[in-house]
Parts: sequence; structure tokens; C-alpha cells
Amino acid sequence: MSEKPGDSRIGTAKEEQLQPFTVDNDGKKLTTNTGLHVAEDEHSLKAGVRGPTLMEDFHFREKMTHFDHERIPERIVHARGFGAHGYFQVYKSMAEYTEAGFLQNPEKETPVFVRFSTVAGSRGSADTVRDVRGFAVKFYTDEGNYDLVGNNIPVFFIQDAMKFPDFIHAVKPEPHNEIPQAASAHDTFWDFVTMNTETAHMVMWAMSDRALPRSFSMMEGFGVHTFRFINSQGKARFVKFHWKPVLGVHSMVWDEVQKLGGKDPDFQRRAMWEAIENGDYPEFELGVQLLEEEDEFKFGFDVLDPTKLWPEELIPVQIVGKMTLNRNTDNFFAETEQIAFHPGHLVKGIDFTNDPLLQGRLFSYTDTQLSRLGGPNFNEIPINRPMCPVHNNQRDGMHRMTINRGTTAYHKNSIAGNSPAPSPDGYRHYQEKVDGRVVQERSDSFKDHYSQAALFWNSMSEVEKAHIVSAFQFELGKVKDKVIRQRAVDMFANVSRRLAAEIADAIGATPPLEAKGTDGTEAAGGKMDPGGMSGASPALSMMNSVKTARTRKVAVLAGDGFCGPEVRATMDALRAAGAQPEVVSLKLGTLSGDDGSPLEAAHSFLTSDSVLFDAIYVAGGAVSIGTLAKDKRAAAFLQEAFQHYKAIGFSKPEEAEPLLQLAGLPAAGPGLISGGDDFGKALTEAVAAHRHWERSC
Ligand code: HDE
Repeated sequence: MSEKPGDSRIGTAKEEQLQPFTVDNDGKKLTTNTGLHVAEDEHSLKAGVRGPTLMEDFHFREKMTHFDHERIPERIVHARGFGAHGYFQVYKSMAEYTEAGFLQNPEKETPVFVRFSTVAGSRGSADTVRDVRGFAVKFYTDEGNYDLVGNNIPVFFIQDAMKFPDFIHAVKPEPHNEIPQAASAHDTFWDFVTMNTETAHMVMWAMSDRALPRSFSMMEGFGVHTFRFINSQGKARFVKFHWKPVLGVHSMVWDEVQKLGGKDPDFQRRAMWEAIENGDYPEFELGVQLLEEEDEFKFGFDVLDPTKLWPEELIPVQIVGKMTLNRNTDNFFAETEQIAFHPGHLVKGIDFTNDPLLQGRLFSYTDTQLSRLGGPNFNEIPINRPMCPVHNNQRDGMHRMTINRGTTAYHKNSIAGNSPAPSPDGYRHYQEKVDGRVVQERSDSFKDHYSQAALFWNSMSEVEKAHIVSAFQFELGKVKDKVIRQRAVDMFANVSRRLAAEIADAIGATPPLEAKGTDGTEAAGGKMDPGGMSGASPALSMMNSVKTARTRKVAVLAGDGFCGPEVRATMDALRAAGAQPEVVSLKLGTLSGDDGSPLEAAHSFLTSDSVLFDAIYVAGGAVSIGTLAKDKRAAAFLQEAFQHYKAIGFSKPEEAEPLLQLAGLPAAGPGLISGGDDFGKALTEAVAAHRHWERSC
């Protein structure tokens, strides 16, 4: 059982299953892999103290051999990831729609393991790069493992799996010099985008702040493809899956994520690890959009096209349950690295559709595990084992763990009474009627590449639009080939002429003809009817998301002589709202307040940085502020937080004046909280607001 701080739960069934495989070395004697106690682990066996090393030193050889083979191939995509354990509970039975056992009983807790990831970067790349985030969930249900292998963006770049290797080759570092790492701002990516215009919609998302999430627990998840729910009467409906973060959907700004890449490349994994250790468990509600089969052709887009979303205003998202991540891994490699997801790991009551992207994934995921995990027995690795019994006639292969008894390994047999036998209530594929010629073509219904890209653009607030424009300007500004740059401008003029004109202006390209600064309604040439929408889907903007101070980190800038009562009251108010105030000072150690009270400085200006925090509170007390006002690093801390639209609090403007002056900051303005009777409450609200975009920086 877990006894980690913050883990209030007794432990999950999965944890119990993993228990026999975990090993604790505390107080144990060192052994070889065959269990022999070892007397020497620092000096290899030599012929004389200065002589050659001897082959017969089996402990040295075993130690070195194992080390030489420690690495396995990293994932081709989604190599950089981070995982945690948790559980899922449905709010009410979904029996009307699906037979899936884990969606029936609100009392039932189904263990899960979730792995979040970036896509393009290698395993050691930075967490905060501009990229899509993977959102893969393995449900260890009583009826077998179910994997919902999704992303934090509801659509994908391409429509057919055939193009996936090409797309990934284009976004990965260029092959001749392996540059740039974990970035799409280079020629081959934009060449691919502009030569394959089905990418338009997803590229709009990738250039938006959705690709810069504040944390894993503040991003949405999407199954992307259309799946099927099937109930016990055999009735099927189309379904799209959504994960909605309880903390709301929030992102960072570009300058901030770039700095974080250097200041703390582990920023997001550290945040999730610490949140779980602190008992601030990341929570996500599961939502479904359901569509009757007879409504399949009712919309202006093809419901099987993975570059299209179903606007929530047309097909509402029903919230059906919640996932809570409450336990960190014991071992990154054994759990997070070895977990093997596969969209084809299904349970009864859920099936695929003919989405051609999904169909190709069904082959790829098992195939890739064969080389990544070294053979066909990867489902026997503890993290991948189902919670229910496994009985079949599959045998042998590299790394086989199971010791199957008996003489038969075939079906049908009479020797073992024909067991294991298929059961009539087992999984059956949905009996969809299929009709057509064998062709290598794309359906005409997949050929509109711009309407939903324009829908996305039109749904953004002005702040979000401005961020999208500068993302394009940056990315295309890094493209060396002027022809590709121009093609991008011309392509995105189909989404919005204003967008294209603003991109062109920054990258030395020719603006699209008739650049009038209009929105996508005009640009899409009358095709703006993604299913009866008026041209905008408010659900796509992050501006109206849930706002809370929970888990937000607040830097408390203080020196000796801080105002004890004020600092205690303010930090208490922040903590009461779930925020985490942490003291930053000139150096580490214990500070002394004007009333003699102690305050532990957990960080110094050397070990910390403004980008690691969501907000700043300048502790009151003239002496403390006077000390800070002599240190340019304190001013830089404030300036940067101001430029990143973060809340900044100081209780007395006149007292804070010297520091504000050094930082060149105004004493009043959006997100600048000062004075007032209920300073702690006002600051907490400003922290909860996430960012103060009204501020002009
Ligand atoms: Fe993946 N994808 N993918 N993908 N994908 C992999 O599988 C692939 C796609 C996604 O944390 C690989 O085990 C193809 C869409 C996630 O371990 C590989 C196609 C979506 C993860 C693979 C797609 C995803 C992967 C690499 C187009 C969102 C990480 C290692 C047909 C719905 C899972 C591995 C984890 C990983 C193939 C497109 C999500 C190579 C062929 C669309 C979250 O098999």
C-alpha cells in the first residue's frame, strides 16, 4: 500500500497487483542478479593493483552488461512523457448507451494510468515547447484494459494514416543535421503543411495558446476520432470523448514557455508530481458527445473526418464521470516508459468507426511495441497487465513470463475440454453494413479544409487571435525558403485574410489579394457553414474557462523586516484558496519579521525565477522592501511577471514605491492589487483570474 504523503486513499487494485513486482533496497545486502551476496563493488578484479582487469570478474561483467543495455528505443512520437496512477468513476450508469462495464456503476472505482506527453521532441526535450500534448489513459477494467489514447487538441493534422510517417518526418528535426529539437518552426514542417492543406485546422490550434498549456491538469483531452457506443440491445451511436480539467483550461505565453525551457525543462512533470505529493490531485471530468446513427449526414462536415470537431453548441458534451490522479509512480522506467497504449485495446460496448486515421492507428501501436519493448509479450509487463485473468493459446516469444500449464495450446481441442473457449457474451465487433468499391481515394466529404479552421479563428478572443498571429510570425519567420513562406500566407488567407495579411507583414511576404482585414466568414468563400453554426463556437475560446487559485504558485518577495501580521494573513488567505505561496529572497535561510516572526525563504533570486510562478506578492514592511529595492534581480522578477500578465500584489503602494520605480512598473492597473481592507481576498481573486490580458505590456 502507498504511504506517500498526500495519498489519502488506501490504494488501488492496480497498486496491489504491482506490489509483488516492487523491490525495496533499504537495509539490504548487495547481490548479483542471481542472488549472490557481493563483497566488493568499487574495484574490478585485477592481476596486481596496477594490472589488467580479469574477465573472471563476473560481478563487473554483469553490472556493465546490464548498464550497456539499459536503454530501449524511445517512442517515435510522444517520446517525452510523464505518467501517474489514479481512478475513474462514472457519475451515473451509461447503460442506455453502452455495455462498457466501467461505465455502469457509480460506486465502482476503475484504476487508471495516464501518460501525458509532447509529440515531436525526444525523451530529453523540454516540457514547455509549442506542441500538441498527448493525453493517453489506460483503464484497468474488470473486462480487460481499455485505452483512450487522445490528445489535448480535438482534431488532427491529416485525414489518412498513410500520411502519418510523412507528417512526422516533416515535423521532427531535419534529417541532415537533426535540428531543430522539439520545434515546428522549420522548413520541412511548413513545407508539409502548405503542400497538404488538410492540416489547416489543426495548425490553427497548434499556433494557438492550446499548444502552450500551463500544466497537464489545466488542459482538455480529446479522443479525436469518432468511436461507437453500443448498448446491450445492440443499438449503436457515434461518440466523441472529451476530458474537461476541473481547474479549467489555461495556457502560458510564448516568451514564458521559451524561458522555462531553460530555467526548468521539467516544469510540467515537476508540477504534476508535486501536486500529487501535496494531495492536489489532478482531476478531469469525462464528457461524451453522442450522435444517433441516422444523424450521420446531417452536418456540413463528415463526422468521420478527424480534422473536424463537433461544435459543442451543436452536439452538447454530457459530463458522465471523473478521473482523479492520486499516486505518483514508483519507477519512471518500469511504469511510464514501459506502458504500452493502443487505441485497439477496447472493451465490450465500445467500437471503432471507419475514420481512416483511426484504422491505421490500429496497426501501428502494437507494431511499434514489438521493437520498443522487445517482442510480443509486452502485455505481461506489470504496468500493462490487465486486472482480469488472461487465458489464450498464445505462447512463447521473447521475455515470456507466464508459465502456462497443460498440453494444449490450440483451439479447438478435445484434450483440455476445448478450453480456453470463446464465450457467447464475449466481445463482438459491431456489424456495420459496408458497401463500396476497393479504391485508394479520399471521400469528397473530407475535402473542405478551411471552414472549421475559420470557425476556430472566429471563435477566438482578440487576445487569443493576437497570440495566434505572433505564433505564425515566429514560426514562418524561422522558415528560410521564401516560397514556403509565401505559400503559407496564401494558404491561411483561406482562413482569414486579416490573419494572412498580418503574417505577411512580419515575414517579408506579399499580403493576400484584397487584404481587407476581414475575418474567416468572407475568406472561406461562402463555405462557412460547419453545420448550421453562425461562424463561431464560444466553447473553443479559453477565455471563459473555470478560474481558481488552486495549485497556483505565488512568489512572496521578502527580506528581513517584513510586516509579520500582514504576511501571515495574506499567505493564509492564499493557502485557504488552495494557492501555494513560497518565499523568494536575496538568499536562502530564515528571515525575521518586524515583529520577530520567522519566515523561511525557500528560494533565492539565484535558484528561482519569475517564470516559475503564477503571481507575485511583495511582502509589506518598509525595511524589507528597501532591501529588495536595492537588488535589480527583484525588479527583474517583477518586470517579467508584469510582462506575462500575472497578478502582482503589494499592500501599501507608497511603501512599495521604491521597488516599483526600480522595476518601472505603475502602481495601479489590471492585476496590480494594492491596499484595501481585504487585501488577501483581492490578491487571491487576481491569482485565480490566471492572467490579466487587459494589461498593455
Ligand atoms: Fe499516435 N502513435 N499515431 N496519435 N499517439 C504513438 O505509439 C500513430 C494519433 C497518441 O503515452 C506511437 O506506443 C499513427 C492521433 C498518443 O505512450 C505510434 C497515427 C492521436 C501517443 C503512433 C497516430 C494520437 C501516441 C508511438 C496516425 C490522438 C503516446 C509510440 C494514423 C487521438 C501514447 C507508441 C503514450 C503514440 C502512431 C495519430 C495520440 C507510432 C500511425 C490522431 C497520446 O504507434
